[in-house]
This record gives sequence, structure tokens and C-alpha cells, in this order.
Amino acid sequence: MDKIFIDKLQVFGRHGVLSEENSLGQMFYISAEIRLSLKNAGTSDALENTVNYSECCHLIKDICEQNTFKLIETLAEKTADALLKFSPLIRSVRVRIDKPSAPIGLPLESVGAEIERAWKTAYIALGSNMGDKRKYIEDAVKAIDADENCRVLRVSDLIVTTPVSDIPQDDYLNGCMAAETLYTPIELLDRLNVEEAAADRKRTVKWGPRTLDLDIIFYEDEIIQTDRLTVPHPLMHKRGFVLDPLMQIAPYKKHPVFGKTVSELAEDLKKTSPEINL
Ligand code: A4P
Ligand code: MG
Repeated sequence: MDKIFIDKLQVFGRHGVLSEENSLGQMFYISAEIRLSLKNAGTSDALENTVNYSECCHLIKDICEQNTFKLIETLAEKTADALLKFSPLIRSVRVRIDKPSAPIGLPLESVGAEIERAWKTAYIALGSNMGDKRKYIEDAVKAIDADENCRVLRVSDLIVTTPVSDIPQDDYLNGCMAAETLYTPIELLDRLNVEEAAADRKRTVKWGPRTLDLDIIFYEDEIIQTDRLTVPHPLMHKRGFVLDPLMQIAPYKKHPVFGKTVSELAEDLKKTSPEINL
């Protein structure tokens, strides 16, 4: 991808584990690659179609000068985070911190840290079958969109579905949303759990009725299996209440394990379970 680059911006800072580093300070060299499409800027010759590298340099300088971190990792993380939020045009960043005068007592040119961070796209299933179902879902979507680490891209219609469960319960309202996020998958799950808790979600019985259920269906093309999180969601391909709304916003999104698009998975489900209304 195209990029704006900043090479070894020199900034005085007081970052370090040793107290002398915090009191005396030293010079840091900060480099950044800011990835975005430069096509529109190149064809229009208009500054509003790109990011102003001077502003980015000042942003980097302010973060370095106005904070005292123990670790250059933290300085890199804060810098990457600020750059990613600086303009919606920016897709990803690489940040490198060089600390050539680090108190090591050995001859070296530089030590440092380099990180890469990016906006990631996640698909999240939305469900509710208690109380004011629509309000629970809409409030959660609004709260996620208001989070500075998330941007809601698309939301499907909310559809009424029959419960898939042995436990008798009310009909569901289901939907799906696509969002860009700076959260890792587990951070995103934690963030969704906060919204479920805010909706007073009680986890008493599995597949029981709930005020709000927010499940991660896809996170980029990542395949994750941990105690707390399985992505893609392990049952999504068997669930009309997920595939139906997901079809509206991402019919061509490919399942990274099955290698099939959402619309192909919906076709398969229709064949194996014709009773499901897709
Ligand atoms: N977890 C693991 N992977 C994920 C993931 N990708 N996204 C863990 C979210 N959570 C994930 O979830 C149980 C545990 O799954 C969590 O602790 C989390 O760490 P939960 O939300 O507490 O329980 P759940 O929702 O009952 O379980 P599950 O397996 O997510 O079930 P589903 O698929 O959500 O099914 N019928 C209709 N018509 N519409 C519905 O929305 N929903 C369910 C619940 C049943 N029947 C339904 C509907
Ligand atoms: Mg769930």
C-alpha cells in the first residue's frame, strides 16, 4: 500500500526505566510509515485527500515530549494509536523508536522497537429476545460506534427469528454489523461483554433467553481457538439467524476455515436444513 514516511524525527524525551533517564532525558529518533491510498491526492493535488506530514510530525513530537514512559514499547504503542486515529484515511502504521544513547555501557549504534498496527474489520452478530429487543441492540451499536477504538461500517436490518433452543423462549431479533476496530480479538470480546453487562445480560442457562448477545463471527481472516474465544464463530454456518443478516452486509466474505463465501454457506444450509427460512 502507498505510504507517507517520516524518517528519524529527532525528539527529546524522558522515557526509560532508570530514574536518571527520567530526570536527564535523551534524544529519541522516531520513524513512521503511515499507510493510506495516495491515489486521490496524487490525481487531485489536494491536501485534504492525504494526511499532512507536518501535522503528523508534530503529533509524534508532542506524544514523546509530553509523556514519561518507562518503555519505548509504550511510546511506540501510543504513537501508533494516535496516528491511526489522526485521519480516517489511515489504514495502518509502522512505528519505530530508536534510542541510540540508551544506558547500556556497550558500543552500539542504536537500540529500539518497531511495531505495526492497523484497523481490522470484524463482523459481529447481534441478538436479543427479552425486553425492548430493538433498543438493546441499537444502543449497543451506538455505544460501539462511539468507542474511539471502533467504527461501525454497516448494520443489517434487524429480523425476527424463531429461537434455536430446547428452552422455550420468546422470538429473537437478530442482525449483524461490520466494524473496524483497533482492539485485538480478545479485547473486542471484552468490549462486547461490557455492552452485554450494560444491558443487564444474565448468563444462567446456555442458549437461554437474553437481553443482548454480541458474538464475534469473523475478525479479518483470523482463525482463533482459545478457552474464551473461537473465531470464526463455530456455529455460524449452521445458523440462519446469523447467515441471513450477514448476507445483507457481507455476501462475498469468505470463511477462512471452510473457504466458502457467506452466500455459499447460506446455500449449503438451505440444502441441509430446508426448514430454515433464508
Ligand atoms: N465465545 C467463544 N467464541 C466466541 C465468539 N466468537 N464470540 C465464548 C463471542 N463469544 C465467544 O457465550 C458463551 C461463551 O462463548 C462466552 O463466555 C465467550 O467467551 P455466551 O454469549 O455467554 O453464551 P451463548 O451466546 O449462549 O453461547 P453461544 O455458543 O455464543 O451461542 P449462540 O450461537 O450465541 O447461540 N436463536 C435465535 N433465533 N437467535 C439467536 O440469536 N442465539 C442463541 C445463542 C441460541 N438460539 C438463538 C439465538
Ligand atoms: Mg454469545
